Amino acid sequence: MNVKETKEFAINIRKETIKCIGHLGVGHIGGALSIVDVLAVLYSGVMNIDPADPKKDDRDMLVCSKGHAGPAVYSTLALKGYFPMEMLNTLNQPGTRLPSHCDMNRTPGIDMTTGSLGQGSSSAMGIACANRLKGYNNYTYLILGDGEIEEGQVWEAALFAAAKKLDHVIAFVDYNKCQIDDYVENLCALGDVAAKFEKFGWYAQNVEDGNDVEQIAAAIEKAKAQSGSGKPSVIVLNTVKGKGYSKIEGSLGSHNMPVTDEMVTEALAELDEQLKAL
Ligand SMILES: Cc1ncc(C[n+]2csc(CCOP(=O)(O)OP(=O)(O)O)c2C)c(N)n1
Ligand SMILES: [Mg+2]
Repeated sequence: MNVKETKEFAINIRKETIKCIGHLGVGHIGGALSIVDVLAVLYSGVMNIDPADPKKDDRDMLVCSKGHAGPAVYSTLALKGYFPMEMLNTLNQPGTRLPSHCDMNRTPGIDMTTGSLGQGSSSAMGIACANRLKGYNNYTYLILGDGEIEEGQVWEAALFAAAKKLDHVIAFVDYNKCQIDDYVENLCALGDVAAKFEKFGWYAQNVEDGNDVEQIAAAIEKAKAQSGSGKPSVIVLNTVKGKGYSKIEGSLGSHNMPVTDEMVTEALAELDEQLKAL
């Protein structure tokens, strides 16, 4: 992985995410921006994919279980050439192929429909089982929110994954400390997330800065080295909600907020400064 290019890619994903949500006027900007760096790493050569053949049968697959982060995934896919950049301006408009939440039947490059929190975890395990039955050696990547993992279904899927030795599953927890209307700690404290997955039979890692592409890439490499151990992998990413646009970073209000033209201009200027500083 070329670090500078991946950082550049992440900033460009952020720019497109903010532009398309701004074009619509409102959206889940905080949780979209917090997963941009993991998306940048996955789509910078980690995943075996072909934008010209989005349904390639033995591709690596991504389930963005926190489906409300769709705009970040769409921006990534557009920049990779899955569909024209102009399509981003149709986000959540009538007839769009880019609904606010991920939909595999509408968007090229989206591998699973998500939005009902928790369900993507079970879908990912089903995908991993199916791929193994087909004899493929591909990976299933899963992105979960920290609030999302309070859904019991996530732990049912975690139990199943370990029991079935799904060691080609690599899950990420976007630990941005915030959920819809309060901090995770206040609503239902999670404790040591990695230790909990470990007790469920997973190989677990903590990434201190979950918005650092190098730390993320190193953790994925270690997770991949576990393939064959029988253990699924989880990587807990300590992230910042709204990362990249200082006005909203770490704020609960960024969950689903109005994004004005002025905000877009301000955010893009800030991101351009970040690009220059690379
Ligand atoms: C089953 C279900 N319950 C409630 C919601 C509404 N909802 C959407 S996002 C969200 C908060 C999720 O928090 P977290 O997973 O931390 O998301 P992030 O911080 O990454 O945006 C909730 C409750 C939903 N989409 N699905
Ligand atoms: Mg969260």
